[in-house]
Amino acid sequence: MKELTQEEQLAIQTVRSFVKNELAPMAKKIDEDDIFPLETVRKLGELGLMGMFVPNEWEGAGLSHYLYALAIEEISSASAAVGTIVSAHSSLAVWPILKFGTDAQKKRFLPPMAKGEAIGCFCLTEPEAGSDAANLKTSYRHASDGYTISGAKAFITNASRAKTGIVFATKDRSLRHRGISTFLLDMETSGVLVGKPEKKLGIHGADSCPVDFDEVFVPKECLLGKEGDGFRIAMATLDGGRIGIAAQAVGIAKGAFERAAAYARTRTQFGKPIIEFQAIGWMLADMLTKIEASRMLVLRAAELKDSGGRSTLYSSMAKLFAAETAMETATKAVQVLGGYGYIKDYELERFFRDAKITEIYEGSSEIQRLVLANELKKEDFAL
Ligand code: COS
Repeated sequence: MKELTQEEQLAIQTVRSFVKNELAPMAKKIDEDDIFPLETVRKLGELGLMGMFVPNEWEGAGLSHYLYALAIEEISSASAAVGTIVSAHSSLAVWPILKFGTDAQKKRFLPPMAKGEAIGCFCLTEPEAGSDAANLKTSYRHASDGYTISGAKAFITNASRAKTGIVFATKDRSLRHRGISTFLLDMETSGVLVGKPEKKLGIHGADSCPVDFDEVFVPKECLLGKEGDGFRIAMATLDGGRIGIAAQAVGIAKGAFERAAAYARTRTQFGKPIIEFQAIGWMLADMLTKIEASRMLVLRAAELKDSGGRSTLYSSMAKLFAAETAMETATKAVQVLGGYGYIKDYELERFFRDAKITEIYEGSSEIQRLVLANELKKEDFAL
């Protein structure tokens, strides 16, 4: 890990104390209630944690992606659901505006998002366009002074509370990815219909909703980037999003590991703490090693992002390895606790349920392997 500046140390201390004193005590309730934790998100906004890498100019905290990754890990080690909310908002909605927006778009959209007053969502996935993201049906056509969008999106994180949507639509499906454009949408515009949040296995409280667009008007100044650039914007955005999810996975793994290790030190069977048994001690040793390796990949990807370079390779390696580590760690952590791991009082079953999504969203583990294999095909490939 690189040495943090004084400002960065202060920032991460703020995150840690918020997580310890406010988030951790509420995490179980957020899971049980399965309701978007609006007050918590407001508090995160007040602390500057909804605009971590947004420059001060746009009222953000002006921190690095490196710090952002550490913060998402901390948050997710207590509540993966809140980790999802912050990551989807920051990486998938704030970042593309920062990267591809005009000054006028940044001025209008970024300050309320950085303060957590306007929550962001990323409207890419559709019932028939999941892994095959270029297969969008949601379409747009030119209208007087703008565009109209029609179609249906699925599994949109934060949609029930979002004010700003990053919406992807095609003008001609036969053009595949070259027909796609990106729009900045005020989610309160007439014709936007957000459906009921899905009932999910985990990350309760982080809403995933269907969203329908019925002839929704978007003014011409809300086109993000150029027409036809939408798919590249989506992919570049997901390169960053995958760092956020990888950091979330490290946090989930860490949360599960710490609980399992603490239990193994104190739980006595056959006259000694179970950590003394090689089966348990080695299981914990493997978990620890993989968590630390995951964190290194995440931070390497974040450093690349900070340097302005393309992080595709490291983003996908980090997402793939950290997600599989989170699932494996949570599964083994439940095993360490045995029957207690299986009941809700001990929290590990929540980490087990929450871990699974990291292998699925923002590109499944299969898609990460596909991305990596595609990178390897390039003749100029070098590590
Ligand atoms: N950054 C910038 N541009 C990228 C890029 C990236 N990381 N990855 C691909 N592109 C560009 C390519 O260079 C290509 O550009 P040209 O038109 O100039 O040639 C274009 O995008 C199409 O790339 P490709 O041919 O690889 O696209 P595919 O349709 O084969 O899709 C995958 C590739 C499968 C990797 C992509 O669809 C994907 O990531 N799917 C998963 C989507 C996802 O994560 N969904 C979750 C949504 S949020 S829960």
